[in-house]
Amino acid sequence: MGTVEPQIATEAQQQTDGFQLVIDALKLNELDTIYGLPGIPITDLTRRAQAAGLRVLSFRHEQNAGYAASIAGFLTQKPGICLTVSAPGFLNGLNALAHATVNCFPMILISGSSEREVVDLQQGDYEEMDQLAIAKPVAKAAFRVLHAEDIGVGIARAIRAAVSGRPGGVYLDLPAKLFAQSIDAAAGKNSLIKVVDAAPRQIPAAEAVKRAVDLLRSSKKPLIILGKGAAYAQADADIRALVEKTGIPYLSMSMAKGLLPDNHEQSASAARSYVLPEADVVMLIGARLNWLLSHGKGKTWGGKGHKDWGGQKFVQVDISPQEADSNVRIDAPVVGDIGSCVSAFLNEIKSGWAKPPVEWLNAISAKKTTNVAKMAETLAKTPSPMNFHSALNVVRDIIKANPDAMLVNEGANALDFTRSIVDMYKPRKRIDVGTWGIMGVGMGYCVAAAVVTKQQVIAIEGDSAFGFSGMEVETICRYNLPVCIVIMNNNGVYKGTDVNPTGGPDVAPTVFVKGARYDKLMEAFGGVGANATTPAELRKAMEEAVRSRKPTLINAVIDETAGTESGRITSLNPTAKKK
Ligand code: ADP
Ligand code: TZD
Ligand code: MG
Repeated sequence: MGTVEPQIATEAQQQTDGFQLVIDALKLNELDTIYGLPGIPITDLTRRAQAAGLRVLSFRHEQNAGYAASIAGFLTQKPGICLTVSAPGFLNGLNALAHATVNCFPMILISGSSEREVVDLQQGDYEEMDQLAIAKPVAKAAFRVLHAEDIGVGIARAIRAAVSGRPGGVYLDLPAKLFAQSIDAAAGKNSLIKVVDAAPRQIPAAEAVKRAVDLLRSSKKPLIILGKGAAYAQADADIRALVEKTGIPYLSMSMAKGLLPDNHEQSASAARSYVLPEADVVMLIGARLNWLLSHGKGKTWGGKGHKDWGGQKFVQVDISPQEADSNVRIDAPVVGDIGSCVSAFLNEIKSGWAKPPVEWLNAISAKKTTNVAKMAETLAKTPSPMNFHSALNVVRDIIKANPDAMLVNEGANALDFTRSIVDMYKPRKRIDVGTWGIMGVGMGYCVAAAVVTKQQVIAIEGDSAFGFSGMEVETICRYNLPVCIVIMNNNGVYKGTDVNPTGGPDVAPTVFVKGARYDKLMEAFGGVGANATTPAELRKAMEEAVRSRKPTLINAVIDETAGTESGRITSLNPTAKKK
């Protein structure tokens, strides 16, 4: 999109107002989509933004608009914009703002707020709340604009804070009075800022690059781990070149799947539990050593107790200089943006590079062969009712046939099995529960994925997970988005078989209505619903959805005994910890 000039008032009307300046500032910075929910004091902002040519997508709950904005940020490297009303709308959006910050996604939550004078004296205004103070702890930065002539600066600061360095969620507080403020149109136009170089490259120090490459050269069993920071960086070709030129086996974190195709011969995913404890030097690229990597220690890494370190040495490539040593010693931190770091590595190995010892590569390859064969056997089974494997075997084929489709995924078993069974072939196609393992991102992600990429979206949803954002199927129908939702319906959270030990009238806390027909929800709004009890029915319904690009919801009936408690993270469950 080219530069859009701010709207210039007519001669008769040489004034502009806060509403217009917010719109002009967003347009000037090529922020052309708003995910939000109207109401006092921002209803007219949504109307006027639409009239000014912005895409304004209205949701049924601000949390879903917020998640949409956060993932739009991940996919585009531009801050996703979420717009809400004051207090309750703001709080509904806040969860997504925190999620954006925790996941390092650039997002700006813009909320209308009530009058400062009344809020600060706590006199009980309509939807009164000190929103700025409440947003601060969960935002990367938070700003309030009180004067129309400061709107340009406010939005520029919000953009820079969201996308520079480690990206995150930014809160921008716009009190109701601001929108109605009139100022001279020429002065208003002049006050706007088109942000130059919002996310400046951060070139790594030459000695840091050399230290890292020397450590990798000394390794007999090197391993690369690609995280969602690497996916975000959009340095796809260089990352692939680095992996292929070094010949180092790699693992992809969940949202980095597809950065290199999952069927790449250097992918060690099918031998994950072998390579983590065995590797001697591990290079993390845009991945934190948090719980998702067992904090870099314990049995997963070859340590004996859960606090023991397995003896690996680490290289960590990250834009945040504070990330290194967060969990274990990082022997070679490389601070910079991933694009610049990876190209510096490529330059450093130009002078010569020996591929890893064949013993290491052969051992990984042998493990992979055994594990892939085991998995193929499980996937080939067709139990009745379906289990996660037999249903996901279909999804695996559909994604393989449609590698450009976006895959949205949440749930527990529905998440873990999909991640391990469904291969991804292209970068930034898989978006999921992220760093917090959060339920509720599903439908917001579907809307943003469809709007941003224009590709078919396929959502694989646990029945519990879907419930957090299910009402947005109306939004999906309203905007007629090419979204195919598959509910892995096992009648509850983890499984549907728990019973109330008291024999009382309430069912167990993890159990839902048996045999629910989620497909009917989609039909209520004019979308296509289907019920699938066999892999063949599921395949037919998914193929039809992809062919027609109509909003579709498939209720996939899964054996209610098939799941396990907490999916793959049973070990984090306090009961399991006690044992
Ligand atoms: P995963 O969950 O996939 O393991 P994380 O969210 O834990 O990934 O880690 C992502 C890391 O990537 C963060 O530490 C963040 O600072 C870093 N990061 C994000 N964008 C960039 C970038 N452009 N360049 C370098 N590092 C980045
Ligand atoms: N609330 C929020 C916001 N996030 C969470 N992660 C949870 C609650 C706890 N939780 C999980 O961690 S997974 C899950 C919950 C409620 C749902 C699992 O049930 P499901 O998936 O139907 O989505 P499976 O396939 O039945 O395991
Ligand atoms: Mg379930």
